[in-house]
Amino acid sequence: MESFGHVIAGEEVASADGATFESVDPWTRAPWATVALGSADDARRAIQAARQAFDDGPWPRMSFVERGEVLHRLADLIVANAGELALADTTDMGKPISQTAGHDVPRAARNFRFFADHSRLTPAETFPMPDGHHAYTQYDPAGVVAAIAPWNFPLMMASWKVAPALAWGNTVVLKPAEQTPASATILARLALEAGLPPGVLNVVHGYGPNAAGQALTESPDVARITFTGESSTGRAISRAAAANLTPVSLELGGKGANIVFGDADLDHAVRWAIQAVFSNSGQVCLAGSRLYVQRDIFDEFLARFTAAADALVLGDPKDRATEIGPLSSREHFEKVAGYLDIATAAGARLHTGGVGDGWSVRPTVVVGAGQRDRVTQEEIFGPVVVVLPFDTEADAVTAANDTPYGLNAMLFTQDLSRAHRVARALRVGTVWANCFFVRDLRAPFGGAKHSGVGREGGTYSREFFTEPKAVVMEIAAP
Ligand code: TXE
Repeated sequence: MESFGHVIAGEEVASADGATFESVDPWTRAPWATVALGSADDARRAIQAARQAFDDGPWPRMSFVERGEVLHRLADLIVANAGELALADTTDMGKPISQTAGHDVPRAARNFRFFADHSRLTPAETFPMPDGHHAYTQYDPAGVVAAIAPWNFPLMMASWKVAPALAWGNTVVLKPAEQTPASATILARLALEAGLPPGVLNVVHGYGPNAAGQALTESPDVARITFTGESSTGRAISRAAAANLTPVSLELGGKGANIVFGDADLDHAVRWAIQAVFSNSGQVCLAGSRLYVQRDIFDEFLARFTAAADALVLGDPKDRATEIGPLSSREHFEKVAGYLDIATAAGARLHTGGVGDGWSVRPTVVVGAGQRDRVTQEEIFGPVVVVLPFDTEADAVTAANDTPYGLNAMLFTQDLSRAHRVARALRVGTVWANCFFVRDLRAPFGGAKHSGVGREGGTYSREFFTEPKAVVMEIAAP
């Protein structure tokens, strides 16, 4: 068994009351690590350390260049320790090692490099005023940031929150999801090795409601809360934050529509559609879990898509050849498996797929579902896609917009005007045309409707993690 503690004020520590919990490897279904179980008191200890590092420490007052050097060193250490980090996430949640090592860990390093450089290079505004005054903007660090992370991209999502918060001079308390604690502690260890002053990045482990997570959202000493997870949790966090008027950035659930028009390059569309819904076993907020296919190509597309889904390699996530691992936990497996019953009970059919070995669900293609069925409306967060035919462009847009979510959508067409027209009509935070998951870290990322509040990325992260201040000076005496 490995052991992971909280990291508070530069020390890896146990909980004040000594409590621990176990992290379970969903492939072996056995515990593999003992983790400090944080209470509200531990969360307050971490906030206190972050507050002190913010008020007294050098970090908020260091130059962008100096902070950037530390963050680049941290990125170097993430790369140097990529094997350990990838294995931690793979063991905690069952994501294939090819994805943690090939995508998540490199992207985590890139997040630190990007925000280090972005904060250093982004100019602030000046406003010359014709009446003998001059105004400019100053982006002051906000204070202590609470970063509450999900389990589906543990290190990657943590870095997406921690990197901009640190780059803009804040101090942080990170609470990873209880299913995936390991990589957060490793990240904090590496941050200290990189020269981040003690207390600037703290990690507290534990559960959300009535525990460490909730304590972070209720503290008057927290200046910003950045959260990714379920929409209902987002509501609970918003309510708690309202007591102190703490600004929140919420990236919540999704039910991504993927629209394939009759004129699409079918091989290309199939390749992306497979990746969009089955990578990470569909445990992706951006998953293209509703696949709308124009009626004239429906049968042809479904046949090719099903063949590609059946060809995916299931198995041990630590095996390099595995493309689909188990679901992240027993509870999550039961939730996803339950949706297969919900689908068939409502009259839909599993064209392929179904429950697999252990906590696995095979790539599952649901046909014959209705637009208003639960399987079409609710976030399943598993390798389950609902495939529905449509006739006209207007029908596709109406159906795509017809869920409470609005995180993202994809569309496949060779008609450029249609791509722009449909992109404009979709009520979502991101549209991918003829691709999926491609990101420019300067672009806004977040969701419309019940998929979120606010945007992060580039200057959008600056707006959230700083207190923009207008300074107005008289330059000519009256
Ligand atoms: O999410 P939660 P869970 C969706 C997906 C999944 C479902 C449940 O549909 O099946 O959410 O996952 C912390 N105050 N997504 O239960 O509960 C919690 O400890 C403060 C979508 O894991 O939202 C964890 O660190 N914190 C998704 C984090 O919130 C609280 C990613 C996420 O947990 C809290 C993951 C509280 N009251 C799941 N309650 C996406 N959009 O990417 C919980 N937490």
